[in-house]
Amino acid sequence: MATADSTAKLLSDLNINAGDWPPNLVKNLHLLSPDEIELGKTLLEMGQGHLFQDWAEPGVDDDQKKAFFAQVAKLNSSYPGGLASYIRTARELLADSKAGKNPYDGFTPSVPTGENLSLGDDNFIKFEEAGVKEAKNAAFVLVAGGLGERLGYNGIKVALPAETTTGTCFLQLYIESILALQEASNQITQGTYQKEIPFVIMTSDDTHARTLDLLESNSYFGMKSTQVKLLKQEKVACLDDNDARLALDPHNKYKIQTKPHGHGDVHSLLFSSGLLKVWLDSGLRWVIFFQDTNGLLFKAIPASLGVSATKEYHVNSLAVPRKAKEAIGGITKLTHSDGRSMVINVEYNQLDPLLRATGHPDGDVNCETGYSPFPGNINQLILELGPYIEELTKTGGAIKEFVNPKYKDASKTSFKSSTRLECMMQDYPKTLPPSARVGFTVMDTWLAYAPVKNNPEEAAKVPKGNPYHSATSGEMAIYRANSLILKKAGVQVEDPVQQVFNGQEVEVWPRVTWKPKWGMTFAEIKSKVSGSCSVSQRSTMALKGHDIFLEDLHLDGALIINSTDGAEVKVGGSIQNKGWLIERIDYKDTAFPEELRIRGFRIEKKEQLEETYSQPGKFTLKP
Ligand code: UGB
Repeated sequence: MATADSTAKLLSDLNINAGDWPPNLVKNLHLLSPDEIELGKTLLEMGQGHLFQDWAEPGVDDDQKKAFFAQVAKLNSSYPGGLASYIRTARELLADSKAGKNPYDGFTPSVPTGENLSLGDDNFIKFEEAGVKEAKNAAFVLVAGGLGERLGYNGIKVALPAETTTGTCFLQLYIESILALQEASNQITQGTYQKEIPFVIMTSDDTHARTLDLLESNSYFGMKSTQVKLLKQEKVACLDDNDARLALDPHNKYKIQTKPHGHGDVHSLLFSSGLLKVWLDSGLRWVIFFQDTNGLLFKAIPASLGVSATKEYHVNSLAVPRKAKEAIGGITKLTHSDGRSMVINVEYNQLDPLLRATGHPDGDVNCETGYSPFPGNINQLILELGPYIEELTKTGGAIKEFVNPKYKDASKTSFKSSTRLECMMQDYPKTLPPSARVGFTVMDTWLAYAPVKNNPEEAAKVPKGNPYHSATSGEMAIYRANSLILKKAGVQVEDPVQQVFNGQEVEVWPRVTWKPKWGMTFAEIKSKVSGSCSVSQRSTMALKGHDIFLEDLHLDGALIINSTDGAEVKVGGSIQNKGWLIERIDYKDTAFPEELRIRGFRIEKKEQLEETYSQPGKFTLKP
């Protein structure tokens, strides 16, 4: 037990006036290390004395007091500029929010111009070719720290099947796509040295262990484990009031309540990990960011990377035509009254007020095309590594933050529940100099974007004509995209039928799937299809191999081909069987696993032609 004398000596040694410190902290001072005392000082200087108000006498809860400082140390070190900087920024942003200040004050929005691509035309093919060539100079970064509250799925989202015909989960699809790009890109250069494309996954405490487990229990889906790096983001402190007083956990007075800070953390994490420098030194030129559940994403990557390389964009955001009020940000040109301008994502909840405040009384509405004039941000960003490192060296990776408190009443003096600062990865260009080359690439939604974000109930409420963004629509979009690509390549694909699953009306196309290595680009896919081929609507086709060629194939049923590298398989003739049926199930029917219930259907495998070619060689399959 400390004596009053020893505490007094400690205080005088530390140059602390006892009257300035909360008595409960002073009593416990002798428990603390010099570093902990420093952190305590910081907290007090930042007006956080309330945190110690209910601390027990020395001897009671001492372990928890140490745990408190361990948490404070972590919060301090994981935020650029430390906790003091977090609290200062929070005060400024909370004051702006209280004053109703528009973050876009002084800016006028207009529609920017970017590259519009259409699958299969000459431009698209040219960009795809350039993109595949560049791919070996890219690193991929998946932000997967989000809980996916809107979806309400119990597992991690990257473990969900992207489609249930093959059961391939999102993470497997992403890894196999990166590996296919790596192989295609290395083949073009034909050097003896095969470059490996680095893959980073940002996780959080909510997703880290389960992401690692998914990778390890599946041998990293064929990628070398050394090629994959997980970076875990930390949560940030919650705020109780406009003075940015930190909130204590309602169940533990020695713990600061925390919440996620948003996907913008990816920049500071990458910067502090040292990886960017390693990549630059090894000759990489691009960093490609993407989100957790878009099964179409890699169909858009080669061409978009080609656009970045050809146009020398420092920042290239991928976009799709956006329906007004759709929950995706709008890519907007903002011009300030002082002459500055930038091309930036305006988040979906801010676009409408911004437009209304700047002479568009109807706000976020569709124009004569039936779409919002602002392209929809799908949050796939391609950054050029050199300028990216230069910028992060200046900012430390800190991204412009925002705060979104839910006030109790119009006085805006107290919150319904604690709030926190948040940041978004697409806000990265906000600090760039006007000389930065910021562009975007627009592609058709059917080709590039079908995320799984909404639970069945919410999806069923989406206004007619707007996308559902559900597990149902995400899976059907994959079949539709693959069918449309085959159609464009010359296959007669029968028209879809409309069906309703979990209250959502969707187009059901033939269930066509292929491994990424079968075809990463349109030109490659086209080269694997010849003669007169057809696929009926009730068909299923899964091509799981590199060299599978469709020649005069007429499919009316299910066809599954597995082939190892080096096995060249020609498939043709008329294949007919009972096939695989889609059976409707209800999302409330707990007899089925959650992964299936959230789509509202399951696949009943009646009959199929399945062949496996496990040895290299030339083969023909023609029943
Ligand atoms: N994520 C993290 O890694 N960490 C976090 O703290 C939070 C999220 P949501 P939302 O194109 O689809 C984004 O929740 O609100 C990861 C864009 O901001 O799905 O729908 C998470 O795991 C918006 O501009 O984001 O909005 C996931 O992979 C719009 O373009 C990703 O971040 C929209 O996505 C996105 O998280 C879209």
